[in-house]
Parts: sequence; structure tokens; C-alpha cells
Amino acid sequence: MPIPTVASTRRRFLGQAALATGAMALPRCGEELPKPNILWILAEDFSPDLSCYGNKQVYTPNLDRLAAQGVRYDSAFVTAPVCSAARSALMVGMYQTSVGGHNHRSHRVDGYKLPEGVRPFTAHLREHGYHTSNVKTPAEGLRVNGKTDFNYNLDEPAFDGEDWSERAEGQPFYAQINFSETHRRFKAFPERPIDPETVDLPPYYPDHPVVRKDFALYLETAQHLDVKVGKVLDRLEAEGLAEDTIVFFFGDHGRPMPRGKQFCYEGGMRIPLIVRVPAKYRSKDFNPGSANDDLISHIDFTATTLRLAGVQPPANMQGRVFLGDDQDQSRDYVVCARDRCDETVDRIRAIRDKKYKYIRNYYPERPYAQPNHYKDTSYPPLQVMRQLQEEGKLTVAAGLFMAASRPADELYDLETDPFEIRNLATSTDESETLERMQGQLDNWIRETGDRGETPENPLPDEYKLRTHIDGWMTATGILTKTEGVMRMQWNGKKNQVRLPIVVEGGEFLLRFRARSKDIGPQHLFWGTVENVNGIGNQVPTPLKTDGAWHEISARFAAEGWLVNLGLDFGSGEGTIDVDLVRLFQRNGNNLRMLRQWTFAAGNSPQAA
Ligand SMILES: [Ca+2]
Repeated sequence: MPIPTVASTRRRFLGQAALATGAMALPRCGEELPKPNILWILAEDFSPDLSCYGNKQVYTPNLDRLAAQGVRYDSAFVTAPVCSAARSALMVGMYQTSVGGHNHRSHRVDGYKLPEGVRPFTAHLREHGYHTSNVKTPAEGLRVNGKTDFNYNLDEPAFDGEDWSERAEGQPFYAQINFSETHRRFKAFPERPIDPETVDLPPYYPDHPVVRKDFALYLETAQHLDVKVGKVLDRLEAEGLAEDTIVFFFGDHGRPMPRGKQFCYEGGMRIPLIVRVPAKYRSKDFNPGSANDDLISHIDFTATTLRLAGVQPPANMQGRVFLGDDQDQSRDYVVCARDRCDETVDRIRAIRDKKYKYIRNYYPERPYAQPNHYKDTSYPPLQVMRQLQEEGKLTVAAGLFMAASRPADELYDLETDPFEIRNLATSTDESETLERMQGQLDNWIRETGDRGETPENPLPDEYKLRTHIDGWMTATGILTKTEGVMRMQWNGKKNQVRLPIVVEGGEFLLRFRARSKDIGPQHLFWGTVENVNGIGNQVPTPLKTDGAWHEISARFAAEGWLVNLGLDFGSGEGTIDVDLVRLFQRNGNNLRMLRQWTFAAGNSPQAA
């Protein structure tokens, strides 16, 4: 299928002219400079929550220094608010929706290839003399996993190696470093803790101690990221490469929180972008220490990187060059697309200009917060929001995300409503804006060949085992309920059933009856805000596998706030039935029942 392109004709004309004369796009006066090295430093799941972006709580001196030496971009956005789809687009400089990489973690095992003529951008760099690497040891003592996460299979290697030190003498390099911060699980920064009471929470979160603590831990994780980036910058200095290397720092998408990752609100689609260009490679308009408000899309990083390397971006690439003397016209809008994430089918498209954002929900009858194992078991703020919603205690702003359904159209004025709280889609004053942006989105869908219109079928096998009953969730089995019994069937992988719950810490007792012929729980485990899905928080809970019902009770104590608990079955295979689960708070020998689960048809957890 041919790939439509939105590349500007101006760019192609100028690019071809530059290549025809053999001149590099970048140097100021036509003198021949050696090709620059280009380094991408990627953060995971990170919004612009840095001191240099105005966050007053977080301490990020290294990234602030990078911003002071480079340019800070205030309007940089992803094409998808989730790892694999965003990274799939970045790697080819085309929307993930154009190349079939839009469903999260799809095409892992089906041999799916990119459309004809679409190649990883590193292949073009390689052909122009660059060494390309996905760095695994970015500085001494620092190891990273080298995440790629593409939703397609490549015919050629994406990278030549794992470090720029592997390049030939005199060879320019492109390298990327993928840090896992600030992906969950968050990591405390004891040397410089952040007081949860001082955190500025977005107004669409409830002001709750768990949300505050979780947000503070997110910012502390950003401080770890900053330390690591500092080590990379130090390494460039130590190796004498700082003046030869253009450095990009950015996020793969926004923060892992409700209305963040997986959603097309600013929390999910807006990312930090800092670019430092050594003096000899700067264009006239590059002013170190300045901020730039042009709309920039992830796929523009790809096109720009190629141009900086003196490589003309192929015509099928959809990004625009935003650096150097030969830049494309800046964008009128950026587009962000959300499709299936994990087991949760959705389709959202958002188009954003400098003032407005229009969001189209293709499944308005479904809640935003559809059940999702990953988010429901590892986002304490989401758990708080679910619980407060049940209790009718959410503010209007926080309640928006927990609604049982959603509007088909959302329109926000970002200048007056940066947190996207007041939907103007039904306002007659804004009907022209709405119509204009709907038309722009329709054009984009047509011009870029958005493949999200075709439902994915079937769901990848690994997601069929993500099931849930009355709040209990698993990623590796089938949960069903009949007549007061929850049945858990496991398929042999690492098996856990988890229950998100938010309760102030203390001493607890979990009591339930269980029967099984072949498998019993090994542990009860529990998580706190600081230690979600608690590693090491466990007590043994053995069960006789004689097929008879047995009473099980497990005592445990959680400090701070309890945010989840669950049963760990190891990697066995089998079936276990559970009925009438009760959670008690203990005070000496006194028990107070907090909640019970009766697994009756149609019921949900009952508060005591
Ligand atoms: Ca990510």
C-alpha cells in the first residue's frame, strides 16, 4: 500500500538543492565541517517536570544546565502516548498509524513488516557513513536495557552496535540512550526527598495523601534520571566529544498517571525536549539558553536528525526539520493517536494547535478508565480515584476521568484552560473552531492513511489472559465467577491475582475459603505507595490440594498506605476456587471488617 506523505514541498526542494551542491545543510557560511555526532537521550514516561520547565519541587541541575546551554522546547509532543507506538513512529519518522504500528505491543510474533520503502532512519544514517548504536553502558557503572519496543519487524538491523566507542576512527556517530526513568515503579531519592505536601498537583487529581506521595515519588525518580543524564554529559566532556556532538533530551511520552500515559491530554502527549548544539554547528537562530514555542512532533526529531547529519529525509517521512539553516515551515498543528493499549481497546485522536485541542473519542460509550491491568494495579492515584468515585467523593475536575462514558468530541482552549477541564465542544461560541479542527483531523486521517480505522483482529494472545472480577485482576489467567465463587484458572506462567485497594496502613487480616486439586497460593503479598505490588511484602498462605474447601487467613501489616494486595501462585498450572473474601483491620484481637467480596452475580466489592 502506498504511503501518503505530508512532507512539505519546500523542504524537498531546498533539501535537494543542498544535496545537489554537496553542501551540508548546517554550516553557517558554506565551510566544510566534519559531520556532527548526534546523541538522543530518551526518558521514559516523562512529562516536562524539570526545574527548567518551571517545576519548583524537583531538583534537576544537570538537565537544567543542558537547557541553559541549548534550547528548551515548550511545545513538543508525541504522536502516540504509549511506549511502543511512539517509538515505532520515531524510528521511521512516520506516524505509527501510517505504518501499522499503532496498537501497543502488536506484531511481536506475526512477522509483520513495515510497508514497502519504509526503513528505520538509522539505515539512512548508516548509508551516509554514520555508526549507529543503542547504548547499553552510557557511562561507567551505568547500565540500561536499550529498549526498542517496535510494533513491526525490521529487515535490517536498527543499530550497528551498543556504544559509540565501537565506531571506526574518524567516523561520526548517532547514538541513543534509553533510560527507564520515570517509568514505574518509582524510586525514592533519599538524598533529596520531595515533601508530598509541597507538590503542585494538577487539579484533575484528588488532593489525597496517596496521590501526593505518588507524585512526589515520580519527581524523585526524575532526580535519578537527572543524575544519570549528568553522567552521560560528563562522559562526553571527558572523551572530548561535547563540542562535536548534538544532544537531544526528550521523553517517549508523558507521565505514567491518570490523564497521562495512554491518553491524548497534555499529561500524555506533551514531553520535554532540550537540544544542545555545539557552537560550530549552530544556525543563526539557535540561541543557547532560550525557549522555543513552535509546535514540534516526535517524528520531527527524526527528520531533523537526518538533516543535521547531512542526509535528506526520504519523501515518505512525515516529519519536519526544525533546526539548522534549512528548516521547514513550522507546524500549524500536531496530532496524537491512541489505539489499543495492552488488553484495552480504544481509539482516540487529538489534534492540537497553539491555542486549541480537539479530541475525538471513537468509543464514547466506554469510560476513559476502562479496566486495564497495568494501570489498575500499578497507579495508586487511579485506585484512589476509583475508590473516591464509588464513594461519591471526587471533585468535578477529578470526576471527569472516572465518568462511565465520555463525550464523542472534546474541545479545550489551552490558553485559558491548560488542564483541559472545560469541554467547549458543545459551546456555540466555539462551533467554528470545532468544525475547523474536525475538518483538519479528517484531512489528516485521509492524507496519512490512518490505519486505526480497521479494528485489530485478533487481540494478541498475551492479552487474552488479562481478566478481572469485582476488582480482582490477573495478567496470566482466566477469572470467572458463578454463584458466589471466583474461579481462577492459570496457564502455567508466573501467576498472581491482585486487588487494587486504598486503605490507610496498619494491621490487617485477610480471610477466605479456597478449594483446589492442583494449585494453592504460595503467598499473600501487599503493596504500599512506596512499594506497589510489594516486592518482599509477603506471608505464606498454604492450601491443601485435596479438592475440599479450606479456610485460609493471613495476617499482615502495611506501613503508610496500603494500595494493593494479592495472591501469588508461583508458576503452577491449575484451577482454584475462592469464596467470601473478607479484609479486616486488626487492633489487638479486635477485628473490624473493611470490605468483603461475595462474588455474587453482578456485584462489586461491598464496603462494610
Ligand atoms: Ca514509555
